Amino acid sequence: MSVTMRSKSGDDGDDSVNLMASVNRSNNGRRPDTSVCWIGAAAVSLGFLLQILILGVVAHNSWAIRHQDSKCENMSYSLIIDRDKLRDERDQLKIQSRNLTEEMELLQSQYNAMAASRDKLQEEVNRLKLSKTDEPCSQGWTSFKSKCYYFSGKGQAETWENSRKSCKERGADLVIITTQEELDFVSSIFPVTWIGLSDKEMEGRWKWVDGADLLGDEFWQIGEPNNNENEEHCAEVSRSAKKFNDVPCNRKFSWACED
Ligand SMILES: [Ca+2]
Ligand SMILES: [Ca+2]
Ligand SMILES: [Ca+2]
Repeated sequence: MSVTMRSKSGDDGDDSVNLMASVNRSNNGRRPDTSVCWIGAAAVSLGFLLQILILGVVAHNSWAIRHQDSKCENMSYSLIIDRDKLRDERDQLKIQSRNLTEEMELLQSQYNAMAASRDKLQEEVNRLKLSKTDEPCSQGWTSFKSKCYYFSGKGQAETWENSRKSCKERGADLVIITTQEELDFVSSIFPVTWIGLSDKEMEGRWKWVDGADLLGDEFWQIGEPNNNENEEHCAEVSRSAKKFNDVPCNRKFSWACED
């Protein structure tokens, strides 16, 4: 009550006294609570720790970002190298593809040229075949089924060997008969004609003048070859029989050559 009176009287008394008085009033006269101080100190410490923690987190994040950037940079560099290698490989493949295409075109061109050459040769072969077929036989020779035959002159007669010799002198040999048409044609010219068939080398083994064995026996007359008196080793055809018969080779008949 006395302090209040001093203030109001304009006294310049000590402010600390007033403060203390005020504190004393707020505490209703009790001493200040120390727990408040502890809470304040704890709050300050906690704030400080939080700041450290935040700084640590920020520093860690910065490091992580830098590390990540470094990794990205390395990966990017590696990808660039891979891309360049792939480009090189692509370019190489393009070159190889172009070379293969050129090679294929060259081969195709060569194939076409060879095919053209083959066709030309085939045409030439066909033309030669045709000209050979159409080629008339030499003078004195008779054409039959695309073959040429020479028949001995009228009244001429020789042994089998001399007849063959005559054919050979003309670049041919005694006729070899392989078809019924040829047999009919050859046997129609003379009453009897020597043909190029004999068993002179081995009895019973009938061979043509080109060395081939006689195949089948349908062209023999009935009962032939009979090798009569063991001296018939050459074959003839007669106009009447139109079949083969074996007779002695020293008989003299007309003859037929085949080229
Ligand atoms: Ca013939
Ligand atoms: Ca005989
Ligand atoms: Ca006979």
